[in-house]
Formats: sequence, structure tokens, C-alpha cells
Amino acid sequence: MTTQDALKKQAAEKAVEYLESGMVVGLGSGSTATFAIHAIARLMKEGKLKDIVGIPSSTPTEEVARSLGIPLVGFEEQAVIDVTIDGADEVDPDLNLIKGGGGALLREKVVAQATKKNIIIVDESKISDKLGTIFALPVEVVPFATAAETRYLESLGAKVTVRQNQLGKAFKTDNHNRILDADFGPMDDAVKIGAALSQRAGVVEHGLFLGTTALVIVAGADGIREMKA
Ligand code: ABF
Repeated sequence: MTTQDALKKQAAEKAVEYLESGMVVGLGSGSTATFAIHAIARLMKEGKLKDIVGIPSSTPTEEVARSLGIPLVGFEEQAVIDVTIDGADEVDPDLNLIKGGGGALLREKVVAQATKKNIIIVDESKISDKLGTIFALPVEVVPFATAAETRYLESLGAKVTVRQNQLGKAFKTDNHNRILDADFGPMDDAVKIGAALSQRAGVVEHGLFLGTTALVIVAGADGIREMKA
């Protein structure tokens, strides 16, 4: 296991301490969140967590959780999620996030908005002073609008890449949309960019998660620290 993976696992193990039996748990996406899913399954097996149901934020997460025997439900069965544990691509000092590196940002944001307490788990490489320093902003767009939104994002000052999959074809999200990775560089006004994108026809969702997070658990060389909203 790499050092970074060990740190991700440490953050995940810390986060699951916030779970209680009987909870509805939002299951995040990405490698860090996957460590948390394994930790939940282990606690269930040890009898330390009972009567947990999970709502997965992506099909890969659904597959992992199902393979580990975590009971899964949808929003048809549960309207409110008690705790969600998810990863992020970048975290600023105000606990604002860039998410979507794995392409799951729409379902992740739907899960986050239904959650009473959102917990983000990261290794220290994700921490920055200003969003956009580390990671380009993922923007989910309908396929029909790919070229139009590329030009729009460029007009806002971003360098735009249409995300491709391993086969060099356009990446498709769980919702059959495209992802534009918009590199704005360090953003002086993420709120303004988020607002512009949220009202833009053709943009389904963007990876700015502003004001949605209660706690960020950061695992680093000096140990684990918690950033609270
Ligand atoms: C997910 O966590 C995505 O939003 C984000 O891209 C990812 C980070 O991936 P990893 O934990 O593998 O670094 O929620």
C-alpha cells in the first residue's frame, strides 16, 4: 500500500467512528471513500454497527457496497441521510470543495444535499488555500451542449478539456452526460463561478461543493486532524 493510500485509509477509519447503528449512510465515491465502505462492512461484520443502510453516490460505489453485503436503499425509501462519508479533490480553509474527479459529482451532490452531516475524508495532498490551485473544476454537461459549454467556460477564463475515458472516447457519467474539466487556476470568487454555472442551460452540475461540509478529516505525515465548519 502506498503512503498516500495508507493516509486515505487512516482518514476513512477515523470517519466511520462518527457512525451509529441504525443510521442511513451516504456512501461516497473514489478511492478514499472506498476505504470507508470497507471499514463500514468490517464494523458490521464485527457487530459494532447494526441496521445500517447505505445510499451509494455512484455505480462503482454501489457495486463495492453490494459485494461487501451493505444493505442499499434509494431515495424512494429514505428521504434523509444521517451521515455521508465522501472524498474530495481539493479542500480550502473554509471547507469548500472541488469534487468530481471521478465523474460522480451529480449524484454526490444529490446525496450531500440530503445529508444531515457531510464528512469529507482526504489525505493532506488535497488541502489548498484557494480552490483551483490543485484541481481543475469538473463540470457535467449534456452531450448536446458540449461545444457550447466549452466556449462558455472559456469565456469565463478557463482552459477546458473534454474528459476522455481509458479508450480515448468521451467519458460518460452515470447519467450519460459529459464532463468538461475547466481549469480556472486559483479562483478568487468560486461562489460567482458556481452561480454562473448553476444557472447556465446545458450545465447539469459542477464540482464546487460550497458550504455543504460539516467536517473534513485530513490524514497527513503528522497524523490526523479535523477541520470543522
Ligand atoms: C469523490 O472523491 C470525487 O468527488 C473525488 O473526485 C474523489 C476523490 O478521489 P480519491 O479519494 O480517489 O482521491 O468523491
